[in-house]
Amino acid sequence: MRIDVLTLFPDMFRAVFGVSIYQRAMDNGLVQINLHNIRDYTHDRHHTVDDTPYGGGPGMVMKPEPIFEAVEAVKAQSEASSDVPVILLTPQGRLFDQKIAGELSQYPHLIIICGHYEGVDERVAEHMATDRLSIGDYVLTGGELPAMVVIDAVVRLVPGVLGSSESPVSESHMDGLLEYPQYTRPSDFRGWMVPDILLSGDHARIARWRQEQSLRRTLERRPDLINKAKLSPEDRKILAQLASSGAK
Ligand code: JF5
Repeated sequence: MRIDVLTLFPDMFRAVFGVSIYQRAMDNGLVQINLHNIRDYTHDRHHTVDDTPYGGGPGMVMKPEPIFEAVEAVKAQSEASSDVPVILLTPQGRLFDQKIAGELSQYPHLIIICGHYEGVDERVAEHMATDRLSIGDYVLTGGELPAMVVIDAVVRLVPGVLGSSESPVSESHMDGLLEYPQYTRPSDFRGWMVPDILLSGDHARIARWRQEQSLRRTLERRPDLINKAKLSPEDRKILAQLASSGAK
Protein backbone atom coordinates (compact mmCIF):
# COMPACT_ATOMS: atom_id res chain seq x y z
CA MET A 1 0.00 0.00 0.00
CA ARG A 2 1.20 3.46 -0.90
CA ILE A 3 0.15 6.47 1.20
CA ASP A 4 0.96 10.05 0.20
CA VAL A 5 0.53 12.70 2.90
CA LEU A 6 0.20 16.39 2.02
CA THR A 7 1.08 18.60 4.95
CA LEU A 8 2.73 21.84 6.00
CA PHE A 9 4.52 19.92 8.79
CA PRO A 10 6.12 16.76 7.37
CA ASP A 11 8.49 16.61 10.37
CA MET A 12 5.57 15.79 12.63
CA PHE A 13 5.26 12.43 10.85
CA ARG A 14 8.91 11.45 10.85
CA ALA A 15 9.08 10.50 14.54
CA VAL A 16 5.97 8.33 14.27
CA PHE A 17 6.87 6.57 11.01
CA GLY A 18 10.43 6.10 12.25
CA VAL A 19 9.35 3.56 14.88
CA SER A 20 10.15 -0.09 14.26
CA ILE A 21 6.75 -1.37 13.23
CA TYR A 22 6.55 1.17 10.40
CA GLN A 23 10.20 0.71 9.49
CA ARG A 24 9.70 -3.04 9.20
CA ALA A 25 6.55 -2.62 7.08
CA MET A 26 8.38 -0.21 4.79
CA ASP A 27 11.57 -2.33 4.60
CA ASN A 28 9.42 -5.34 3.67
CA GLY A 29 7.79 -3.33 0.89
CA LEU A 30 4.33 -3.68 2.46
CA VAL A 31 3.80 0.05 2.89
CA GLN A 32 5.36 3.10 1.38
CA ILE A 33 4.59 6.42 3.05
CA ASN A 34 5.56 9.54 1.11
CA LEU A 35 5.51 12.96 2.78
CA HIS A 36 4.95 16.08 0.70
CA ASN A 37 5.27 19.63 1.94
CA ILE A 38 2.37 21.65 0.50
CA ARG A 39 4.69 24.67 0.56
CA ASP A 40 6.79 23.01 -2.17
CA TYR A 41 3.83 23.37 -4.54
CA THR A 42 3.67 27.17 -4.37
CA HIS A 43 5.11 29.38 -7.12
CA ASP A 44 5.43 32.81 -5.52
CA ARG A 45 8.58 34.20 -3.90
CA HIS A 46 7.14 33.90 -0.40
CA HIS A 47 5.76 30.37 -0.83
CA THR A 48 2.33 31.51 0.29
CA VAL A 49 0.06 28.72 1.47
CA ASP A 50 -2.71 30.73 3.15
CA ASP A 51 -4.67 33.95 2.76
CA THR A 52 -7.41 35.98 4.49
CA PRO A 53 -10.98 34.70 4.24
CA TYR A 54 -13.36 36.21 1.66
CA GLY A 55 -16.16 37.91 3.54
CA GLY A 56 -13.88 38.81 6.38
CA GLY A 57 -13.43 37.23 9.76
CA PRO A 58 -10.53 36.09 11.87
CA GLY A 59 -7.69 33.82 10.87
CA MET A 60 -6.31 32.53 7.63
CA VAL A 61 -7.52 29.97 5.11
CA MET A 62 -5.36 27.52 3.19
CA LYS A 63 -5.23 28.40 -0.50
CA PRO A 64 -6.52 25.83 -2.98
CA GLU A 65 -3.82 26.00 -5.69
CA PRO A 66 -0.88 24.37 -3.87
CA ILE A 67 -3.11 21.58 -2.53
CA PHE A 68 -4.64 20.85 -5.95
CA GLU A 69 -1.21 20.87 -7.59
CA ALA A 70 0.25 18.58 -4.93
CA VAL A 71 -2.58 16.05 -5.31
CA GLU A 72 -2.35 16.21 -9.10
CA ALA A 73 1.43 15.63 -8.97
CA VAL A 74 0.96 12.60 -6.71
CA LYS A 75 -1.88 11.19 -8.84
CA ALA A 76 0.29 11.53 -11.95
CA GLN A 77 2.82 9.13 -10.39
CA SER A 78 0.16 6.67 -9.21
CA GLU A 79 -0.29 3.24 -10.71
CA ALA A 80 -3.89 3.26 -9.52
CA SER A 81 -4.69 6.83 -10.58
CA SER A 82 -8.38 6.32 -11.38
CA ASP A 83 -9.52 5.05 -7.97
CA VAL A 84 -7.36 6.72 -5.34
CA PRO A 85 -9.24 7.99 -2.28
CA VAL A 86 -8.26 11.60 -1.52
CA ILE A 87 -8.97 12.02 2.19
CA LEU A 88 -9.28 15.38 3.91
CA LEU A 89 -9.02 15.31 7.71
CA THR A 90 -11.45 17.82 9.12
CA PRO A 91 -13.79 18.14 12.12
CA GLN A 92 -16.57 18.29 9.50
CA GLY A 93 -15.92 14.81 8.12
CA ARG A 94 -17.77 11.58 8.81
CA LEU A 95 -16.60 9.91 11.98
CA PHE A 96 -13.69 7.53 11.36
CA ASP A 97 -14.13 4.03 12.79
CA GLN A 98 -12.79 0.49 12.45
CA LYS A 99 -15.12 -0.26 9.54
CA ILE A 100 -13.75 2.68 7.54
CA ALA A 101 -10.19 1.60 8.46
CA GLY A 102 -10.95 -1.84 7.03
CA GLU A 103 -12.35 -0.37 3.82
CA LEU A 104 -9.38 1.97 3.34
CA SER A 105 -6.92 -0.90 3.94
CA GLN A 106 -8.21 -2.53 0.71
CA TYR A 107 -6.88 0.25 -1.52
CA PRO A 108 -3.38 0.09 -3.04
CA HIS A 109 -2.99 3.87 -2.78
CA LEU A 110 -4.34 6.63 -0.50
CA ILE A 111 -3.79 10.38 -0.60
CA ILE A 112 -4.27 12.26 2.68
CA ILE A 113 -4.55 16.04 3.01
CA CYS A 114 -3.86 17.71 6.36
CA GLY A 115 -5.59 21.05 6.84
CA HIS A 116 -4.37 23.84 9.10
CA TYR A 117 -5.08 27.38 10.20
CA GLU A 118 -8.78 28.23 10.45
CA GLY A 119 -9.61 25.91 7.61
CA VAL A 120 -9.10 24.95 4.01
CA ASP A 121 -10.65 26.63 0.98
CA GLU A 122 -13.98 24.82 0.52
CA ARG A 123 -13.15 23.94 -3.09
CA VAL A 124 -10.62 21.39 -1.81
CA ALA A 125 -13.36 19.56 0.13
CA GLU A 126 -15.81 19.92 -2.74
CA HIS A 127 -13.74 19.21 -5.85
CA MET A 128 -10.58 17.39 -4.78
CA ALA A 129 -11.33 15.31 -1.69
CA THR A 130 -13.30 12.10 -2.24
CA ASP A 131 -13.67 11.54 1.53
CA ARG A 132 -13.83 13.89 4.50
CA LEU A 133 -12.95 12.16 7.75
CA SER A 134 -13.05 13.31 11.37
CA ILE A 135 -11.46 11.36 14.22
CA GLY A 136 -13.79 12.87 16.83
CA ASP A 137 -15.66 15.90 18.06
CA TYR A 138 -12.85 18.15 19.18
CA VAL A 139 -10.76 20.72 17.37
CA LEU A 140 -7.02 20.29 16.87
CA THR A 141 -4.47 22.70 15.47
CA GLY A 142 -4.12 20.69 12.28
CA GLY A 143 -4.97 17.53 10.42
CA GLU A 144 -1.57 15.91 11.09
CA LEU A 145 -2.47 14.02 14.28
CA PRO A 146 -5.80 12.83 12.79
CA ALA A 147 -3.90 11.71 9.67
CA MET A 148 -1.51 9.67 11.83
CA VAL A 149 -4.45 8.10 13.65
CA VAL A 150 -6.06 7.08 10.36
CA ILE A 151 -2.77 5.82 8.89
CA ASP A 152 -1.99 3.79 12.01
CA ALA A 153 -5.43 2.16 12.07
CA VAL A 154 -5.24 1.37 8.33
CA VAL A 155 -1.62 0.22 8.05
CA ARG A 156 -1.91 -2.37 10.83
CA LEU A 157 -4.69 -4.06 8.79
CA VAL A 158 -2.46 -4.49 5.72
CA PRO A 159 -1.63 -8.22 5.56
CA GLY A 160 1.87 -8.91 6.90
CA VAL A 161 2.35 -5.62 8.75
CA LEU A 162 1.65 -7.15 12.14
CA GLY A 163 3.44 -10.36 13.09
CA SER A 164 1.20 -13.45 13.27
CA SER A 165 1.23 -13.27 17.08
CA GLU A 166 -0.28 -9.77 16.87
CA SER A 167 -2.89 -10.72 14.28
CA PRO A 168 -5.67 -8.11 14.12
CA VAL A 169 -8.34 -10.76 13.38
CA SER A 170 -9.00 -12.06 16.88
CA GLU A 171 -9.11 -8.79 18.65
CA SER A 172 -11.63 -6.31 19.94
CA HIS A 173 -13.76 -4.28 17.57
CA MET A 174 -13.60 -6.99 14.93
CA ASP A 175 -16.95 -8.25 16.24
CA GLY A 176 -17.70 -4.72 17.41
CA LEU A 177 -17.39 -5.53 21.13
CA LEU A 178 -14.88 -4.23 23.66
CA GLU A 179 -11.90 -6.38 24.54
CA TYR A 180 -12.04 -8.70 27.56
CA PRO A 181 -9.66 -7.92 30.47
CA GLN A 182 -6.06 -9.17 30.15
CA TYR A 183 -3.66 -10.14 32.91
CA THR A 184 -0.06 -11.23 33.14
CA ARG A 185 2.28 -12.19 35.99
CA PRO A 186 2.28 -11.81 38.94
CA SER A 187 -1.02 -13.56 39.81
CA ASP A 188 -1.08 -11.58 43.08
CA PHE A 189 -0.15 -7.94 42.61
CA ARG A 190 -0.54 -5.91 45.83
CA GLY A 191 -3.34 -8.24 46.85
CA TRP A 192 -5.24 -7.83 43.57
CA MET A 193 -5.67 -11.32 42.21
CA VAL A 194 -5.92 -12.53 38.63
CA PRO A 195 -9.34 -14.23 38.21
CA ASP A 196 -9.00 -17.93 39.13
CA ILE A 197 -10.53 -19.13 35.89
CA LEU A 198 -7.58 -17.77 33.89
CA LEU A 199 -5.22 -19.96 35.91
CA SER A 200 -7.45 -23.06 35.58
CA GLY A 201 -6.14 -24.25 32.21
CA ASP A 202 -9.72 -24.98 31.10
CA HIS A 203 -9.60 -23.31 27.68
CA ALA A 204 -13.27 -23.77 26.83
CA ARG A 205 -14.38 -22.14 30.10
CA ILE A 206 -11.80 -19.37 29.64
CA ALA A 207 -13.12 -18.63 26.15
CA ARG A 208 -16.69 -18.44 27.47
CA TRP A 209 -15.65 -16.23 30.39
CA ARG A 210 -13.83 -13.85 28.06
CA GLN A 211 -16.77 -13.58 25.69
CA GLU A 212 -19.08 -12.84 28.65
CA GLN A 213 -16.63 -10.19 29.90
CA SER A 214 -16.62 -8.57 26.46
CA LEU A 215 -20.41 -8.48 26.37
CA ARG A 216 -20.68 -7.22 29.96
CA ARG A 217 -18.18 -4.40 29.41
CA THR A 218 -19.70 -3.33 26.14
CA LEU A 219 -23.15 -3.24 27.73
CA GLU A 220 -21.83 -1.27 30.69
CA ARG A 221 -19.28 1.06 29.09
CA ARG A 222 -20.34 1.43 25.46
CA PRO A 223 -24.02 0.44 25.13
CA ASP A 224 -24.04 2.37 21.83
CA LEU A 225 -21.88 -0.38 20.30
CA ILE A 226 -24.25 -3.26 21.11
CA ASN A 227 -26.65 -2.56 18.24
CA LYS A 228 -23.83 -2.45 15.69
CA ALA A 229 -22.01 -5.54 17.03
CA LYS A 230 -21.95 -8.89 15.27
CA LEU A 231 -23.64 -11.09 17.86
CA SER A 232 -23.90 -14.87 17.67
CA PRO A 233 -26.99 -16.66 19.01
CA GLU A 234 -24.78 -17.62 22.00
CA ASP A 235 -23.93 -13.92 22.55
CA ARG A 236 -27.64 -13.05 22.56
CA LYS A 237 -28.28 -15.77 25.13
CA ILE A 238 -25.54 -14.40 27.40
CA LEU A 239 -26.87 -10.85 26.96
CA ALA A 240 -30.38 -11.97 27.87
CA GLN A 241 -29.00 -13.65 31.01
CA LEU A 242 -27.03 -10.51 31.94
CA ALA A 243 -30.13 -8.39 31.48
CA SER A 244 -32.38 -10.67 33.56
CA SER A 245 -29.83 -10.97 36.36
CA GLY A 246 -29.48 -7.19 36.35
CA ALA A 247 -25.72 -7.66 35.93
CA LYS A 248 -23.39 -4.87 36.91
C1 JF5 B 1 -8.19 20.81 11.21
C2 JF5 B 1 -9.14 22.77 9.55
C3 JF5 B 1 -8.45 20.52 9.88
O1 JF5 B 1 -9.28 19.32 14.17
C4 JF5 B 1 -9.24 18.47 13.33
C5 JF5 B 1 -10.00 17.20 13.48
C6 JF5 B 1 -10.73 16.82 14.60
N1 JF5 B 1 -11.25 15.62 14.33
N2 JF5 B 1 -10.87 15.24 13.16
C7 JF5 B 1 -10.10 16.16 12.58
O2 JF5 B 1 -8.51 18.62 12.18
C8 JF5 B 1 -7.68 19.78 12.11
C9 JF5 B 1 -8.43 22.07 11.71
C10 JF5 B 1 -8.89 23.05 10.87
C11 JF5 B 1 -8.92 21.49 9.05
